[in-house]
Amino acid sequence: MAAEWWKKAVVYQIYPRSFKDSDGDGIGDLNGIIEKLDYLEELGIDAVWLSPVCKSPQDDNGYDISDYQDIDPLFGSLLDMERLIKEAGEHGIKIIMDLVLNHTSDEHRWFLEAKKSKDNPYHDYYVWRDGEEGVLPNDMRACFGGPAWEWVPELSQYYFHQFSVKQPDLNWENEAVRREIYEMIRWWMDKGVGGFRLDVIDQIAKEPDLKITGNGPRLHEFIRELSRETFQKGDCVTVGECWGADTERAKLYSAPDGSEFSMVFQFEHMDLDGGETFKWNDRRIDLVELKAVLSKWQVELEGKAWNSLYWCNHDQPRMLSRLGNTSSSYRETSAKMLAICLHMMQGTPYVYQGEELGMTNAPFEKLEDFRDIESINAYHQYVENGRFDHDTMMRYLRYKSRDNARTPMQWDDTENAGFTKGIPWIMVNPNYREINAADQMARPDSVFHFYQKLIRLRKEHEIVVYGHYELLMPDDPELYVYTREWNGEMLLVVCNFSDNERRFVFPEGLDAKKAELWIGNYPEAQAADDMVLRAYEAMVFYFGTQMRNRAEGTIYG
Ligand code: TEU
Repeated sequence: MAAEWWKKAVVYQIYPRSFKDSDGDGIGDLNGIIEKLDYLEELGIDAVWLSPVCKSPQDDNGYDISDYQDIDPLFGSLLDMERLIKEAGEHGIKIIMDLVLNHTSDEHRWFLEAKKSKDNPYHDYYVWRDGEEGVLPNDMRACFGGPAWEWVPELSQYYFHQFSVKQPDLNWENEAVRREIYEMIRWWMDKGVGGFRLDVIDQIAKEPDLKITGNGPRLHEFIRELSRETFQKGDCVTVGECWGADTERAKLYSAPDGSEFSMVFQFEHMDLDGGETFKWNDRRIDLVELKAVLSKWQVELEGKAWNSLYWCNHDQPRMLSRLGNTSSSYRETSAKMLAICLHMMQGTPYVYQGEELGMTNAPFEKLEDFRDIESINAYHQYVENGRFDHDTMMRYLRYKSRDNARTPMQWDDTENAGFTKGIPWIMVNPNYREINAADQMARPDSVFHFYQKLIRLRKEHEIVVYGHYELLMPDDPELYVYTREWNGEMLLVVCNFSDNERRFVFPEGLDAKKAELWIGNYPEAQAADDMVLRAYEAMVFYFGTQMRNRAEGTIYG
Protein backbone atom coordinates (compact mmCIF):
# COMPACT_ATOMS: atom_id res chain seq x y z
CA MET A 1 0.00 0.00 0.00
CA ALA A 2 1.37 3.40 -0.91
CA ALA A 3 2.04 5.65 2.07
CA GLU A 4 0.04 8.71 1.04
CA TRP A 5 -0.01 11.34 3.80
CA TRP A 6 -3.77 11.26 4.13
CA LYS A 7 -3.77 7.59 5.08
CA LYS A 8 -2.10 8.54 8.34
CA ALA A 9 -4.08 11.72 8.81
CA VAL A 10 -6.98 12.66 11.06
CA VAL A 11 -9.32 15.29 9.68
CA TYR A 12 -11.42 17.73 11.70
CA GLN A 13 -14.61 19.09 10.18
CA ILE A 14 -15.56 22.70 10.86
CA TYR A 15 -19.01 24.07 10.16
CA PRO A 16 -17.84 27.67 9.93
CA ARG A 17 -21.05 29.41 10.90
CA SER A 18 -21.10 27.53 14.20
CA PHE A 19 -17.43 27.32 15.15
CA LYS A 20 -16.27 30.72 16.43
CA ASP A 21 -17.57 34.22 15.81
CA SER A 22 -14.86 36.89 15.88
CA ASP A 23 -16.92 39.97 14.99
CA GLY A 24 -20.06 39.67 17.10
CA ASP A 25 -22.61 39.16 14.30
CA GLY A 26 -23.67 35.83 15.80
CA ILE A 27 -22.21 33.81 12.93
CA GLY A 28 -18.87 32.03 13.03
CA ASP A 29 -16.17 33.23 10.62
CA LEU A 30 -12.69 32.63 9.25
CA ASN A 31 -10.96 34.86 11.79
CA GLY A 32 -12.73 32.86 14.48
CA ILE A 33 -11.17 29.72 13.07
CA ILE A 34 -7.75 31.37 13.01
CA GLU A 35 -8.18 32.17 16.72
CA LYS A 36 -8.65 28.48 17.41
CA LEU A 37 -5.73 27.03 15.47
CA ASP A 38 -3.80 26.40 18.68
CA TYR A 39 -6.73 24.36 19.96
CA LEU A 40 -6.81 22.29 16.77
CA GLU A 41 -3.07 21.76 16.87
CA GLU A 42 -3.32 20.60 20.44
CA LEU A 43 -5.94 18.05 19.48
CA GLY A 44 -3.40 16.72 17.00
CA ILE A 45 -5.37 16.78 13.76
CA ASP A 46 -3.67 17.09 10.35
CA ALA A 47 -6.32 18.78 8.26
CA VAL A 48 -9.50 20.77 8.57
CA TRP A 49 -12.43 20.23 6.23
CA LEU A 50 -14.32 23.50 6.05
CA SER A 51 -17.97 23.36 5.07
CA PRO A 52 -18.54 25.93 2.28
CA VAL A 53 -17.32 29.47 2.87
CA CYS A 54 -17.74 30.78 -0.67
CA LYS A 55 -20.14 33.57 -1.55
CA SER A 56 -23.70 32.39 -1.07
CA PRO A 57 -27.21 33.64 -0.34
CA GLN A 58 -27.14 30.98 2.44
CA ASP A 59 -30.39 29.30 1.47
CA ASP A 60 -28.74 26.01 2.47
CA ASN A 61 -26.02 27.46 4.71
CA GLY A 62 -23.49 27.90 1.94
CA TYR A 63 -24.24 24.75 -0.07
CA ASP A 64 -25.74 27.18 -2.57
CA ILE A 65 -22.74 28.98 -4.01
CA SER A 66 -23.08 32.19 -6.00
CA ASP A 67 -19.33 32.75 -6.53
CA TYR A 68 -16.81 29.93 -6.26
CA GLN A 69 -13.90 32.35 -6.27
CA ASP A 70 -14.86 34.63 -3.46
CA ILE A 71 -15.58 34.29 0.25
CA ASP A 72 -18.98 35.14 1.67
CA PRO A 73 -18.76 38.41 3.64
CA LEU A 74 -20.44 36.61 6.54
CA PHE A 75 -17.27 34.59 6.93
CA GLY A 76 -14.68 37.19 5.92
CA SER A 77 -12.71 37.95 2.79
CA LEU A 78 -10.44 36.21 0.33
CA LEU A 79 -7.53 37.73 2.25
CA ASP A 80 -8.78 36.13 5.46
CA MET A 81 -8.98 32.82 3.64
CA GLU A 82 -5.42 33.16 2.40
CA ARG A 83 -4.32 34.00 5.91
CA LEU A 84 -6.16 30.96 7.26
CA ILE A 85 -4.45 28.67 4.75
CA LYS A 86 -1.07 30.15 5.66
CA GLU A 87 -1.49 30.18 9.44
CA ALA A 88 -3.07 26.73 9.50
CA GLY A 89 -0.03 25.55 7.55
CA GLU A 90 2.20 26.98 10.26
CA HIS A 91 0.28 24.84 12.74
CA GLY A 92 0.81 21.78 10.56
CA ILE A 93 -2.80 21.81 9.41
CA LYS A 94 -3.99 21.60 5.82
CA ILE A 95 -7.25 23.17 4.68
CA ILE A 96 -9.74 21.00 2.81
CA MET A 97 -12.41 22.98 0.98
CA ASP A 98 -15.94 21.89 0.26
CA LEU A 99 -16.66 21.83 -3.47
CA VAL A 100 -20.32 22.00 -4.34
CA LEU A 101 -20.28 21.03 -8.00
CA ASN A 102 -23.67 19.42 -8.50
CA HIS A 103 -25.50 22.74 -8.35
CA THR A 104 -24.94 26.45 -7.85
CA SER A 105 -27.07 29.09 -6.25
CA ASP A 106 -29.79 30.58 -8.46
CA GLU A 107 -27.94 33.84 -7.77
CA HIS A 108 -24.76 32.60 -9.43
CA ARG A 109 -23.79 34.74 -12.44
CA TRP A 110 -24.10 31.65 -14.68
CA PHE A 111 -27.70 31.08 -13.68
CA LEU A 112 -28.65 34.74 -13.92
CA GLU A 113 -27.35 34.64 -17.50
CA ALA A 114 -28.88 31.23 -18.19
CA LYS A 115 -32.32 32.55 -17.31
CA LYS A 116 -32.11 35.42 -19.76
CA SER A 117 -32.77 33.47 -22.91
CA LYS A 118 -32.50 30.05 -24.47
CA ASP A 119 -29.64 31.16 -26.65
CA ASN A 120 -27.60 32.77 -23.93
CA PRO A 121 -24.20 30.97 -23.83
CA TYR A 122 -24.84 30.05 -20.19
CA HIS A 123 -28.29 28.60 -20.76
CA ASP A 124 -26.96 25.13 -21.31
CA TYR A 125 -24.94 25.29 -18.06
CA TYR A 126 -28.11 24.07 -16.35
CA VAL A 127 -30.70 21.38 -16.99
CA TRP A 128 -33.83 22.65 -18.73
CA ARG A 129 -36.93 21.06 -20.20
CA ASP A 130 -39.56 22.75 -22.34
CA GLY A 131 -43.04 22.54 -21.02
CA GLU A 132 -46.26 24.09 -20.01
CA GLU A 133 -46.95 25.78 -16.75
CA GLY A 134 -48.37 23.27 -14.29
CA VAL A 135 -47.45 20.24 -16.38
CA LEU A 136 -44.16 19.07 -14.93
CA PRO A 137 -41.70 17.13 -17.13
CA ASN A 138 -42.02 14.21 -14.68
CA ASP A 139 -42.76 13.45 -11.05
CA MET A 140 -39.22 13.67 -9.67
CA ARG A 141 -38.99 15.16 -6.20
CA ALA A 142 -36.34 17.40 -4.68
CA CYS A 143 -34.42 16.26 -1.60
CA PHE A 144 -35.74 19.18 0.41
CA GLY A 145 -39.36 18.55 -0.58
CA GLY A 146 -41.51 19.61 -3.52
CA PRO A 147 -40.99 18.86 -7.20
CA ALA A 148 -37.50 18.77 -8.71
CA TRP A 149 -38.70 21.12 -11.48
CA GLU A 150 -39.17 24.86 -11.27
CA TRP A 151 -41.03 26.85 -13.87
CA VAL A 152 -39.47 29.95 -15.45
CA PRO A 153 -42.30 31.76 -17.26
CA GLU A 154 -40.01 34.04 -19.34
CA LEU A 155 -38.51 30.97 -21.01
CA SER A 156 -41.49 28.64 -20.86
CA GLN A 157 -39.10 26.11 -19.43
CA TYR A 158 -38.49 24.21 -16.26
CA TYR A 159 -35.09 23.90 -14.62
CA PHE A 160 -34.06 20.84 -12.68
CA HIS A 161 -32.99 21.00 -9.01
CA GLN A 162 -32.26 18.01 -6.79
CA PHE A 163 -32.13 20.23 -3.71
CA SER A 164 -33.90 23.53 -3.02
CA VAL A 165 -35.35 25.75 -5.78
CA LYS A 166 -32.43 28.05 -5.06
CA GLN A 167 -29.98 25.27 -5.99
CA PRO A 168 -30.34 24.66 -9.75
CA ASP A 169 -28.43 21.60 -10.98
CA LEU A 170 -25.43 22.12 -13.23
CA ASN A 171 -25.37 20.34 -16.56
CA TRP A 172 -22.23 18.21 -16.51
CA GLU A 173 -22.92 17.04 -20.07
CA ASN A 174 -21.79 20.49 -21.16
CA GLU A 175 -18.03 20.53 -21.59
CA ALA A 176 -17.85 24.29 -21.01
CA VAL A 177 -19.24 23.79 -17.49
CA ARG A 178 -16.67 21.15 -16.74
CA ARG A 179 -13.83 23.32 -18.05
CA GLU A 180 -14.85 26.31 -15.92
CA ILE A 181 -15.05 24.09 -12.85
CA TYR A 182 -11.58 22.65 -13.43
CA GLU A 183 -10.10 26.09 -13.83
CA MET A 184 -11.72 27.24 -10.59
CA ILE A 185 -10.36 24.21 -8.71
CA ARG A 186 -6.84 24.78 -10.03
CA TRP A 187 -7.12 28.38 -8.84
CA TRP A 188 -7.84 27.16 -5.31
CA MET A 189 -5.02 24.61 -5.54
CA ASP A 190 -2.63 27.44 -6.42
CA LYS A 191 -3.71 29.16 -3.21
CA GLY A 192 -2.34 26.23 -1.24
CA VAL A 193 -5.51 24.34 -0.41
CA GLY A 194 -4.66 20.82 0.80
CA GLY A 195 -7.68 19.00 -0.51
CA PHE A 196 -11.35 18.93 -1.31
CA ARG A 197 -14.54 17.33 -0.07
CA LEU A 198 -16.92 16.92 -3.00
CA ASP A 199 -20.54 17.54 -2.18
CA VAL A 200 -23.05 14.97 -3.55
CA ILE A 201 -20.58 14.18 -6.28
CA ASP A 202 -22.33 10.92 -7.19
CA GLN A 203 -25.32 12.96 -8.32
CA ILE A 204 -23.63 15.04 -11.01
CA ALA A 205 -24.25 12.63 -13.90
CA LYS A 206 -28.01 12.90 -13.72
CA GLU A 207 -30.39 11.80 -16.45
CA PRO A 208 -33.67 13.43 -15.48
CA ASP A 209 -35.60 11.91 -18.39
CA LEU A 210 -34.72 8.47 -17.07
CA LYS A 211 -35.27 9.65 -13.49
CA ILE A 212 -31.65 8.94 -12.68
CA THR A 213 -29.88 11.14 -10.15
CA GLY A 214 -27.22 9.10 -8.33
CA ASN A 215 -24.67 6.86 -10.09
CA GLY A 216 -25.55 8.08 -13.59
CA PRO A 217 -24.08 6.36 -16.65
CA ARG A 218 -21.31 8.92 -17.25
CA LEU A 219 -20.43 9.40 -13.56
CA HIS A 220 -17.03 7.75 -13.46
CA GLU A 221 -16.05 9.22 -16.80
CA PHE A 222 -16.75 12.71 -15.41
CA ILE A 223 -14.95 12.03 -12.15
CA ARG A 224 -11.85 10.69 -13.90
CA GLU A 225 -11.69 13.72 -16.11
CA LEU A 226 -12.18 16.01 -13.10
CA SER A 227 -9.44 14.24 -11.18
CA ARG A 228 -7.02 14.26 -14.12
CA GLU A 229 -7.55 17.94 -14.86
CA THR A 230 -7.21 19.07 -11.25
CA PHE A 231 -6.33 16.94 -8.21
CA GLN A 232 -3.74 14.81 -9.94
CA LYS A 233 -1.74 17.93 -10.66
CA GLY A 234 -1.05 18.35 -6.95
CA ASP A 235 -0.86 16.44 -3.68
CA CYS A 236 -4.46 16.89 -2.64
CA VAL A 237 -6.58 14.65 -0.50
CA THR A 238 -10.05 14.23 -1.96
CA VAL A 239 -13.16 12.77 -0.44
CA GLY A 240 -16.36 12.37 -2.38
CA GLU A 241 -19.71 12.51 -0.64
CA CYS A 242 -21.48 9.48 -2.12
CA TRP A 243 -24.82 8.53 -0.65
CA GLY A 244 -25.20 5.86 -3.29
CA ALA A 245 -21.81 4.20 -2.79
CA ASP A 246 -21.55 0.52 -2.08
CA THR A 247 -18.21 -1.19 -1.61
CA GLU A 248 -17.91 -2.08 -5.31
CA ARG A 249 -18.30 1.54 -6.37
CA ALA A 250 -16.00 2.67 -3.60
CA LYS A 251 -13.26 0.60 -5.21
CA LEU A 252 -13.64 2.72 -8.34
CA TYR A 253 -13.89 6.04 -6.53
CA SER A 254 -10.91 5.30 -4.35
CA ALA A 255 -8.85 3.19 -6.74
CA PRO A 256 -5.20 2.98 -5.63
CA ASP A 257 -4.05 4.39 -9.00
CA GLY A 258 -5.48 7.74 -7.91
CA SER A 259 -7.65 8.05 -11.01
CA GLU A 260 -10.66 9.34 -9.05
CA PHE A 261 -10.58 10.37 -5.36
CA SER A 262 -8.60 9.44 -2.28
CA MET A 263 -11.72 8.09 -0.56
CA VAL A 264 -15.45 8.55 -0.24
CA PHE A 265 -17.95 9.13 2.52
CA GLN A 266 -20.37 6.24 2.43
CA PHE A 267 -23.70 6.33 4.26
CA GLU A 268 -24.71 2.73 4.78
CA HIS A 269 -24.08 2.88 8.51
CA MET A 270 -25.89 6.20 8.81
CA ASP A 271 -28.94 4.92 6.96
CA LEU A 272 -29.47 1.87 9.20
CA ASP A 273 -32.18 3.64 11.15
CA GLY A 274 -33.79 5.15 8.06
CA GLY A 275 -36.96 3.84 6.51
CA GLU A 276 -40.11 4.52 4.66
CA THR A 277 -40.37 8.11 5.89
CA PHE A 278 -36.73 8.79 4.98
CA LYS A 279 -34.88 9.52 8.23
CA TRP A 280 -37.89 10.79 10.15
CA ASN A 281 -38.42 8.30 12.95
CA ASP A 282 -36.95 7.63 16.38
CA ARG A 283 -35.55 4.17 15.76
CA ARG A 284 -32.22 3.15 17.24
CA ILE A 285 -29.44 1.70 15.12
CA ASP A 286 -29.12 -2.04 15.68
CA LEU A 287 -25.59 -2.95 16.78
CA VAL A 288 -25.46 -6.27 14.96
CA GLU A 289 -26.37 -4.52 11.70
CA LEU A 290 -23.93 -1.71 12.39
CA LYS A 291 -21.11 -4.18 12.94
CA ALA A 292 -21.97 -6.03 9.76
CA VAL A 293 -21.94 -2.86 7.68
CA LEU A 294 -18.77 -1.33 9.10
CA SER A 295 -16.97 -4.67 8.94
CA LYS A 296 -17.98 -5.21 5.34
CA TRP A 297 -16.39 -1.85 4.46
CA GLN A 298 -13.26 -2.66 6.48
CA VAL A 299 -12.78 -6.06 4.87
CA GLU A 300 -13.77 -5.33 1.30
CA LEU A 301 -11.78 -2.15 0.87
CA GLU A 302 -8.54 -3.44 2.38
CA GLY A 303 -5.75 -3.12 -0.18
CA LYS A 304 -8.23 -2.09 -2.86
CA ALA A 305 -9.49 1.29 -1.70
CA TRP A 306 -9.40 3.46 1.39
CA ASN A 307 -12.09 4.05 4.01
CA SER A 308 -13.18 7.27 5.58
CA LEU A 309 -14.30 6.80 9.19
CA TYR A 310 -16.92 9.03 10.75
CA TRP A 311 -19.76 9.09 13.26
CA CYS A 312 -20.82 12.70 12.79
CA ASN A 313 -21.01 15.51 10.30
CA HIS A 314 -23.09 18.62 9.71
CA ASP A 315 -25.94 16.60 8.19
CA GLN A 316 -26.29 14.08 11.00
CA PRO A 317 -27.60 14.31 14.53
CA ARG A 318 -24.93 13.81 17.18
CA MET A 319 -23.89 10.16 17.32
CA LEU A 320 -23.61 10.33 21.09
CA SER A 321 -27.37 10.97 21.22
CA ARG A 322 -28.01 8.23 18.69
CA LEU A 323 -25.79 5.35 19.79
CA GLY A 324 -24.38 6.47 23.13
CA ASN A 325 -25.89 7.61 26.40
CA THR A 326 -26.23 11.30 27.20
CA SER A 327 -27.16 10.95 30.88
CA SER A 328 -24.61 12.59 33.15
CA SER A 329 -23.40 9.24 34.47
CA TYR A 330 -22.46 7.83 31.08
CA ARG A 331 -22.04 10.75 28.71
CA GLU A 332 -18.28 10.93 28.78
CA THR A 333 -17.80 7.19 29.10
CA SER A 334 -19.98 6.40 26.11
CA ALA A 335 -18.45 9.23 24.05
CA LYS A 336 -15.04 7.68 24.66
CA MET A 337 -16.33 4.24 23.81
CA LEU A 338 -17.62 5.47 20.44
CA ALA A 339 -14.28 7.17 19.84
CA ILE A 340 -12.30 3.99 20.51
CA CYS A 341 -14.58 1.94 18.32
CA LEU A 342 -14.11 4.21 15.30
CA HIS A 343 -10.54 5.40 15.75
CA MET A 344 -9.01 1.95 15.94
CA MET A 345 -10.37 1.01 12.50
CA GLN A 346 -8.59 1.19 9.16
CA GLY A 347 -9.23 4.42 7.28
CA THR A 348 -8.98 8.16 7.73
CA PRO A 349 -10.98 9.35 10.76
CA TYR A 350 -13.03 12.54 10.62
CA VAL A 351 -13.86 14.33 13.86
CA TYR A 352 -16.81 16.71 13.63
CA GLN A 353 -16.53 19.88 15.71
CA GLY A 354 -17.67 19.28 19.28
CA GLU A 355 -17.54 15.50 18.94
CA GLU A 356 -14.19 15.67 20.75
CA LEU A 357 -16.06 17.25 23.68
CA GLY A 358 -18.95 14.81 23.68
CA MET A 359 -21.46 17.39 22.46
CA THR A 360 -25.03 16.16 22.23
CA ASN A 361 -28.27 16.81 20.35
CA ALA A 362 -30.03 20.01 21.38
CA PRO A 363 -33.35 20.41 23.22
CA PHE A 364 -35.17 22.25 20.44
CA GLU A 365 -38.68 23.07 21.60
CA LYS A 366 -40.50 24.84 18.81
CA LEU A 367 -40.39 24.68 15.05
CA GLU A 368 -39.07 28.26 15.18
CA ASP A 369 -35.96 26.98 16.95
CA PHE A 370 -34.90 25.19 13.76
CA ARG A 371 -32.94 26.88 11.00
CA ASP A 372 -32.32 24.01 8.59
CA ILE A 373 -34.21 24.10 5.31
CA GLU A 374 -34.48 20.30 5.23
CA SER A 375 -35.99 20.13 8.73
CA ILE A 376 -38.43 22.99 8.21
CA ASN A 377 -39.60 21.73 4.83
CA ALA A 378 -39.94 18.18 6.18
CA TYR A 379 -42.09 19.44 9.05
CA HIS A 380 -44.49 21.10 6.62
CA GLN A 381 -44.52 18.15 4.27
CA TYR A 382 -45.22 15.47 6.89
CA VAL A 383 -47.52 17.44 9.18
CA GLU A 384 -49.52 19.15 6.48
CA ASN A 385 -50.17 15.95 4.58
CA GLY A 386 -51.27 14.31 7.82
CA ARG A 387 -48.54 11.68 7.94
CA PHE A 388 -47.43 12.75 11.44
CA ASP A 389 -49.03 14.95 14.06
CA HIS A 390 -47.14 17.96 15.38
CA ASP A 391 -45.78 16.27 18.51
CA THR A 392 -44.54 13.21 16.65
CA MET A 393 -42.79 15.25 13.99
CA MET A 394 -41.22 17.48 16.64
CA ARG A 395 -39.91 14.38 18.40
CA TYR A 396 -38.38 13.14 15.15
CA LEU A 397 -36.86 16.53 14.38
CA ARG A 398 -35.37 16.71 17.85
CA TYR A 399 -33.81 13.30 17.29
CA LYS A 400 -32.72 13.53 13.67
CA SER A 401 -32.58 17.15 12.52
CA ARG A 402 -29.34 18.33 10.98
CA ASP A 403 -29.54 21.34 13.29
CA ASN A 404 -28.46 19.08 16.16
CA ALA A 405 -24.98 19.17 14.69
CA ARG A 406 -25.13 22.86 13.93
CA THR A 407 -25.56 24.44 17.36
CA PRO A 408 -22.53 26.56 18.28
CA MET A 409 -19.29 25.01 19.40
CA GLN A 410 -19.09 25.08 23.18
CA TRP A 411 -15.87 26.85 24.10
CA ASP A 412 -16.43 27.75 27.74
CA ASP A 413 -19.11 28.37 30.36
CA THR A 414 -19.53 32.10 29.69
CA GLU A 415 -22.56 33.48 27.88
CA ASN A 416 -23.31 31.76 24.56
CA ALA A 417 -20.66 29.19 25.37
CA GLY A 418 -17.99 31.72 24.37
CA PHE A 419 -19.05 31.30 20.74
CA THR A 420 -20.19 34.89 20.13
CA LYS A 421 -20.59 38.23 21.82
CA GLY A 422 -23.68 38.82 19.70
CA ILE A 423 -26.92 36.91 19.23
CA PRO A 424 -26.16 33.40 17.96
CA TRP A 425 -27.80 32.52 14.63
CA ILE A 426 -29.13 29.29 16.18
CA MET A 427 -29.65 28.37 19.83
CA VAL A 428 -26.69 27.40 21.95
CA ASN A 429 -27.16 24.04 23.61
CA PRO A 430 -27.82 24.92 27.27
CA ASN A 431 -25.60 22.05 28.39
CA TYR A 432 -22.55 24.21 27.57
CA ARG A 433 -22.10 24.87 31.27
CA GLU A 434 -21.16 21.22 31.74
CA ILE A 435 -19.81 20.46 28.26
CA ASN A 436 -17.20 22.91 27.04
CA ALA A 437 -13.65 23.01 25.74
CA ALA A 438 -12.18 25.12 28.56
CA ASP A 439 -13.22 22.60 31.18
CA GLN A 440 -12.06 19.66 29.13
CA MET A 441 -8.69 21.08 28.26
CA ALA A 442 -8.03 21.60 31.96
CA ARG A 443 -9.12 18.08 32.89
CA PRO A 444 -6.81 15.16 32.01
CA ASP A 445 -9.64 12.59 32.00
CA SER A 446 -11.82 14.54 29.54
CA VAL A 447 -13.24 13.40 26.21
CA PHE A 448 -10.96 15.96 24.55
CA HIS A 449 -7.82 14.36 25.98
CA PHE A 450 -9.14 10.94 25.05
CA TYR A 451 -9.47 11.97 21.39
CA GLN A 452 -6.04 13.53 21.60
CA LYS A 453 -4.62 10.22 22.80
CA LEU A 454 -6.40 8.18 20.13
CA ILE A 455 -5.06 10.52 17.45
CA ARG A 456 -1.57 10.17 18.89
CA LEU A 457 -1.80 6.37 18.90
CA ARG A 458 -2.56 6.44 15.18
CA LYS A 459 0.49 8.61 14.59
CA GLU A 460 2.77 6.40 16.66
CA HIS A 461 1.70 2.94 15.52
CA GLU A 462 1.42 1.74 11.96
CA ILE A 463 -0.87 -1.07 13.06
CA VAL A 464 -3.61 1.51 13.67
CA VAL A 465 -3.23 2.81 10.14
CA TYR A 466 -2.67 -0.37 8.19
CA GLY A 467 -3.58 -3.35 10.39
CA HIS A 468 -5.82 -6.04 8.95
CA TYR A 469 -9.30 -5.91 10.53
CA GLU A 470 -11.32 -8.83 11.73
CA LEU A 471 -14.69 -8.79 13.50
CA LEU A 472 -15.22 -11.18 16.42
CA MET A 473 -18.59 -12.09 17.99
CA PRO A 474 -20.64 -10.73 15.06
CA ASP A 475 -23.96 -11.74 16.60
CA ASP A 476 -23.46 -10.25 20.03
CA PRO A 477 -26.09 -7.49 20.35
CA GLU A 478 -24.10 -5.44 22.89
CA LEU A 479 -20.39 -5.91 22.32
CA TYR A 480 -18.36 -4.71 19.37
CA VAL A 481 -15.10 -6.66 19.37
CA TYR A 482 -12.49 -6.66 16.64
CA THR A 483 -8.82 -7.29 16.07
CA ARG A 484 -6.20 -5.59 13.93
CA GLU A 485 -3.04 -7.32 12.81
CA TRP A 486 0.15 -5.94 11.32
CA ASN A 487 3.67 -7.35 11.03
CA GLY A 488 3.40 -9.70 13.96
CA GLU A 489 1.58 -7.26 16.19
CA MET A 490 -2.03 -7.41 17.19
CA LEU A 491 -4.71 -5.17 18.69
CA LEU A 492 -7.84 -6.34 20.42
CA VAL A 493 -10.57 -3.70 20.58
CA VAL A 494 -13.47 -4.33 22.93
CA CYS A 495 -16.45 -1.98 23.21
CA ASN A 496 -19.56 -2.42 25.31
CA PHE A 497 -22.35 -0.51 23.58
CA SER A 498 -24.81 -1.19 26.40
CA ASP A 499 -25.37 0.02 29.93
CA ASN A 500 -25.28 -3.60 31.13
CA GLU A 501 -22.33 -5.25 32.78
CA ARG A 502 -21.10 -7.86 30.38
CA ARG A 503 -18.83 -10.85 30.81
CA PHE A 504 -16.06 -10.94 28.24
CA VAL A 505 -13.75 -13.89 27.71
CA PHE A 506 -10.52 -13.29 25.83
CA PRO A 507 -10.53 -14.99 22.42
CA GLU A 508 -8.80 -18.33 22.42
CA GLY A 509 -5.09 -18.03 21.90
CA LEU A 510 -4.88 -14.47 23.16
CA ASP A 511 -3.23 -14.38 26.55
CA ALA A 512 -4.44 -11.56 28.78
CA LYS A 513 -1.14 -11.63 30.67
CA LYS A 514 0.64 -10.54 27.50
CA ALA A 515 -1.85 -7.77 26.77
CA GLU A 516 -0.76 -4.18 27.18
CA LEU A 517 -3.69 -1.87 27.81
CA TRP A 518 -3.18 1.06 25.42
CA ILE A 519 -6.26 2.99 26.34
CA GLY A 520 -9.53 2.48 28.18
CA ASN A 521 -12.41 4.64 29.30
CA TYR A 522 -12.50 3.57 32.97
CA PRO A 523 -9.77 4.15 35.49
CA GLU A 524 -8.22 0.98 36.91
CA ALA A 525 -9.01 -1.21 33.95
CA GLN A 526 -7.06 -4.42 33.62
CA ALA A 527 -6.87 -7.29 31.21
CA ALA A 528 -8.05 -10.70 32.40
CA ASP A 529 -8.84 -13.85 30.45
CA ASP A 530 -12.32 -13.73 31.88
CA MET A 531 -13.49 -10.26 32.74
CA VAL A 532 -16.54 -8.10 33.41
CA LEU A 533 -17.03 -5.05 31.24
CA ARG A 534 -18.81 -2.16 32.87
CA ALA A 535 -21.47 0.00 31.18
CA TYR A 536 -20.04 1.42 27.93
CA GLU A 537 -16.59 0.19 28.85
CA ALA A 538 -14.10 0.12 25.99
CA MET A 539 -10.48 -0.93 25.84
CA VAL A 540 -7.70 -1.43 23.35
CA PHE A 541 -5.19 -4.19 24.09
CA TYR A 542 -1.90 -4.45 22.29
CA PHE A 543 0.07 -7.66 21.80
CA GLY A 544 3.62 -7.25 20.58
CA THR A 545 4.24 -10.75 19.35
CA GLN A 546 0.90 -12.31 18.73
CA MET A 547 0.02 -13.67 15.31
CA ARG A 548 -2.99 -15.22 13.76
CA ASN A 549 -2.56 -18.29 11.65
CA ARG A 550 -4.90 -17.30 8.85
CA ALA A 551 -5.15 -20.79 7.44
CA GLU A 552 -6.15 -22.38 10.72
CA GLY A 553 -7.94 -19.37 12.14
CA THR A 554 -6.03 -19.74 15.38
CA ILE A 555 -3.94 -17.24 17.25
CA TYR A 556 -0.52 -18.10 18.59
CA GLY A 557 2.10 -16.09 20.43
O1 TEU B 1 -25.76 16.60 1.43
C1 TEU B 1 -26.34 15.70 0.51
C2 TEU B 1 -27.65 15.21 0.82
O2 TEU B 1 -28.15 14.38 0.09
C3 TEU B 1 -28.34 15.74 2.02
O3 TEU B 1 -29.29 16.65 1.62
C4 TEU B 1 -28.96 14.66 2.80
O4 TEU B 1 -30.01 14.06 2.12
C5 TEU B 1 -29.47 15.21 4.08
O5 TEU B 1 -28.48 16.00 4.67
C6 TEU B 1 -29.82 14.10 5.02
O6 TEU B 1 -30.34 14.66 6.16
C7 TEU B 1 -24.93 17.60 0.93
C8 TEU B 1 -24.51 18.52 2.05
O7 TEU B 1 -23.72 17.80 2.96
C9 TEU B 1 -25.72 19.13 2.66
O8 TEU B 1 -25.42 19.92 3.78
C10 TEU B 1 -26.39 19.96 1.59
O9 TEU B 1 -27.60 20.46 2.08
C11 TEU B 1 -26.65 19.15 0.32
O10 TEU B 1 -25.54 18.36 -0.08
C12 TEU B 1 -26.95 20.08 -0.84
O11 TEU B 1 -25.77 20.72 -1.26
